[in-house]
Formats: sequence, structure tokens, C-alpha cells
Amino acid sequence: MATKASKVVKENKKQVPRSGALDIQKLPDELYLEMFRRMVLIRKFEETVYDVYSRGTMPGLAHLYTGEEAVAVGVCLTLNVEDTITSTHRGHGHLLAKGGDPRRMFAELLGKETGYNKGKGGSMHIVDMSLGILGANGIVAGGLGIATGAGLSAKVQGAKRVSVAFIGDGALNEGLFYEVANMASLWKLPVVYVMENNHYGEYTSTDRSTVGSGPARAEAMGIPAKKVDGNDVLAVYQAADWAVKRARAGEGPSFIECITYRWRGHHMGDQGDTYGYRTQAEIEGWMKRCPIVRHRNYLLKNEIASADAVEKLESNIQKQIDEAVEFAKNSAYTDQGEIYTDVYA
Ligand SMILES: Cc1ncc(C[n+]2csc(CCOP(=O)(O)OP(=O)(O)O)c2C)c(N)n1
Ligand SMILES: [Mg+2]
Repeated sequence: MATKASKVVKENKKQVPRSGALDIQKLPDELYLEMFRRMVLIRKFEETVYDVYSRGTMPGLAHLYTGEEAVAVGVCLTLNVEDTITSTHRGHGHLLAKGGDPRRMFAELLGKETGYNKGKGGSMHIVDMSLGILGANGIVAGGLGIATGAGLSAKVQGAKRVSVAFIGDGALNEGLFYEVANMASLWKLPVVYVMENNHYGEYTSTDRSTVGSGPARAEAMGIPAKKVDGNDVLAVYQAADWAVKRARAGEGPSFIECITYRWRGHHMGDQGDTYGYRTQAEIEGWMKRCPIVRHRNYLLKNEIASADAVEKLESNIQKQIDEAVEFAKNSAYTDQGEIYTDVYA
């Protein structure tokens, strides 16, 4: 695979359009492979969290991103390292897609000193400034203010940085959205709002909580918007490429609604039909629309990778995750004397 892929990468690179609409069928093969690799990394990370948590060996709480991988990956692969993202309570996928270290993430989840916050923050407070990850966030819509501020800072500094805010459909009904959308549009800030419409905020369907749509609300603020299939990594990449190019060219913010679905419960305490808000048939219907299977089929159909090569890639990523768990398990707990260090008061 490596030989064929790298050969085609070189050939395809010449064909990538430098400006204007992106031809999504003509990306370098290496990029299609990277989309697959990162989605599998997120899936295996999340399913391992599920496993470790279910055995009672993980403290705290986790909100899993399983099923939504194409959104984080499609968006983050259009970004440079210095571009920034803000994430949500369901943040593992965004962090991994932007290059977050699975070892330090797992250590953080297990409360160990090698974790991103020495194990004191947990799932919803992971930050990596060196990668432009401005933080997961336990406050619904909280990332919106930070991301818009990061966009303002880029503009004031004359930097070419783009700022992305990942939000859930639930954040659309928070007042902060209207304040920042107005400001970003008025000042033409380089911000991209990415709404993950997974049809539920906790246990309430969007049908019961939300009128109109995200794109219509953004457009009312003068922000151009697109709605895409969030389980199609290529569609997400294409829309993100459009929005990021607009931001870099000084044309201001954009809004992208990604239609997707979370396979697992709202958090680890929401198993199966605990709260009876969705049916097994609905969940299984969405599992048939798996973003990873879809992209695997694309790789095979277009002879970007062989079935063997894809399998090898998956098993290598599983090894990487297993190694991350071992690293976390073997790390020490933070010394109790550290309890007040790095804490803002
Ligand atoms: C300001 C605020 N209100 C309420 C909550 C409790 N809460 C946590 S997650 C959540 C649902 C968020 O739904 P959505 O934005 O659609 O994200 P999803 O969980 O579907 O990814 C709520 C209401 C919170 N964390 N912050
Ligand atoms: Mg939601």
C-alpha cells in the first residue's frame, strides 16, 4: 500500500486546486488515508474508554463521540497547527482530530500525573495550547465565546489564524450564540461555527426543543451557512475548506451544520434505553450509516488502499490505543501536595 499510495500522492498533489471550489475527488491519497486513520483512532479511543469505564476502573464522567467522527476529522484536517479549536463536553474526538496525544488524554481520564492536567481536570478540561486546542468545555456554548475571542485576537494581531468552535445542537438555544454571531459577523472575524446536530441535547429531541434551523439563524446574522451530511467525511471536509478559506481571506465567519448521530448514551450513565428517549431501531438505523465504513468503502472502491492495508492500519491504531491505556495505568497518581498547584482561584 505504502508504495502505491505515496506514488499516487505525488501525482494527485499537482491536481489539488489552489483556489476556488475544491474538487473533493482529487485530494492527495495520503489525505484520504489520514481521514480514515484519524476516524479509526477516535472510534477505538472512545470504545476503549467505554470498556475501561464499564469495568469500574475510571473515575469521573465521559461523553463519547462514537458515530460522529467524520465531523471532527473533516474539519480539523483543513486546519493548520496554529489554527485554534474550542470543543465541548463531548470533546475527545475534536482533541484527537487536532492532534491531541491519546496517552496524555487517557492518563487525564484515569486521574494520573502524566495527564494533560495532571489528572485534576478530567475529560471536559483537556487543553493543548501547542496544538491550538483551547479546551474541551463542560459549559454548553462556553466554547463559543472563547473561539470568537480567539478570532478577534487573530484579527487584531493580523495573524492568518482561523478559529473553529465546535458546538452541539443544544448550544444553538443559548444566548451566547447570538452575541458572538453578531460580533463575528459585524467585525468579519475569522471564525467557523461547526454545529454537530446529533438530534438530541441530553435526553430531549431537537424536534421538542428547537424551531427553525442553525443555518437560518446564522444567515439572519449575515453569516453564510451550509448544511452537510456529518457522517460523510468528504462532505464535511469540503464545507470546512470553504469556510476556512473564507476566514483566511478576511471574508468573515461561516456556519456549518453537520447532521450526525451519537451511538452511545449522552454520558456513561445513560446506557441503552435508560431514559427511554430513543428507540433501538433508530440507533441501529444510524449505525448502518457508519462514517468509518463509508470512508473505508471509498478507499477500497477507488483503490487508494487494499483491504489488507486497511486492516493493518486498524490493527496498528488498536496497538497505539492499547499502549496509551498501559501508559496511563502505569503512571502514578498526582501527589496530594499538588492539589492547589495550577489551580486558578
Ligand atoms: C450552560 C449549560 N446548561 C446545561 C448543561 C447540562 N448539559 C450538559 S450536556 C447538555 C446537552 C448538550 O446537548 P448538545 O449541545 O446537543 O450536545 P451533545 O451532548 O448532543 O453532543 C446539557 C444540557 C451544561 N453543561 N451547561
Ligand atoms: Mg446534540
